[in-house]
Amino acid sequence: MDTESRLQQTIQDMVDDHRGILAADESLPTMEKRFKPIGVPSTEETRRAWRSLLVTTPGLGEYISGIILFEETLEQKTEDGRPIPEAAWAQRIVPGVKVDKGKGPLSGAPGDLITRGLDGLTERLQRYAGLGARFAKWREVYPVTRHNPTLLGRKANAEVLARYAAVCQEQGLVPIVEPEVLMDGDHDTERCAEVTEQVLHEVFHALHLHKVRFEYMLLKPNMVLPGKDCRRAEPEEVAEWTLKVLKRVVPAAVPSINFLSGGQGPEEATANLDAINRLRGNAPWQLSISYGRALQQPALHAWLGKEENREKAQQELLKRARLNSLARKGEYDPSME
Ligand code: 5MM
Repeated sequence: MDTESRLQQTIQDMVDDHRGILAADESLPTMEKRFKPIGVPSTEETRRAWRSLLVTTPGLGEYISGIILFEETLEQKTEDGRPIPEAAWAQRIVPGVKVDKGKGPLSGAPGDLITRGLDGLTERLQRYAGLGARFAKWREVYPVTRHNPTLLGRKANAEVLARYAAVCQEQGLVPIVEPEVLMDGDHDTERCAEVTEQVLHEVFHALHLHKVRFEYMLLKPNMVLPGKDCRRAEPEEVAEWTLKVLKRVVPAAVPSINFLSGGQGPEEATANLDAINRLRGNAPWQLSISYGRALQQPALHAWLGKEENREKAQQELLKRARLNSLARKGEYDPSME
């Protein structure tokens, strides 16, 4: 298949009106943080067992169309000996991989961050594709203060995201472009909206400059929310602000917007997605999820690293996936919890 047809096919397999993406691409330090509260050490084997449990959840493919894996998972196997990417696709869940190499300070822009990993990206993508990955993900992170992100921070991060996305498309992998405006801080919703609009504007400008085809990418943004130390916003408020910002800056050619949960609780993230879809009006894109914590957390706490809890954990995952699928149609109600 030529590159264009591969991109087209992947978008077709991942984008519909009722499913979302499961983010299971936590790096080693993040996985340690997730396992610590349940008393499970983060080893190659515990990470394999957890991710194999997720991917083999019976019926998951009804609600989930893509899974973002961590590099090591591409080469790991399920209990019955199948490569994890193969087990995902057996449920019609497209396997993909996180390809960024983590973040660090951005010189010349105190308080801003920049993500590493462009060196050798072409070769890595070729290797990941050989292991079954059909899409990739790269996250840039934007802390919010009175001064951040700076103009330099916004421009530098956008440039990196666009260079990554262009290489992915060249190699026939659909890029998920993830610019995350963090929830940390006491800023209000208006400030989050201002920053998110500036960030996305810069990102799409850079994507255009680097000739990224919007039809063959997915956007994974934050919702527009007040900072964690400010207050909690009602779903309708989140939905109105989020849609207002997205309509200003995201081209209609982008097939799907898949939100990250970013530290929202599982129920909060579902209620917010539901409100967004109820108020979407004539928005041109699918409005879906690419949640990590908001899909995995209840399952992780049911599992506790014990084989005998496997089924219970899978039921918890399936429940969140199903409720988010209802939220995609604006048909979720908190009483369903
Ligand atoms: C923002 O994090 C992404 C979505 O997860 P949440 O819904 O929990 O916010 C997630 O894909 C994230 O990029 C990965 O967990 C990898 O993070 P690290 O920092 O470990 O690379």
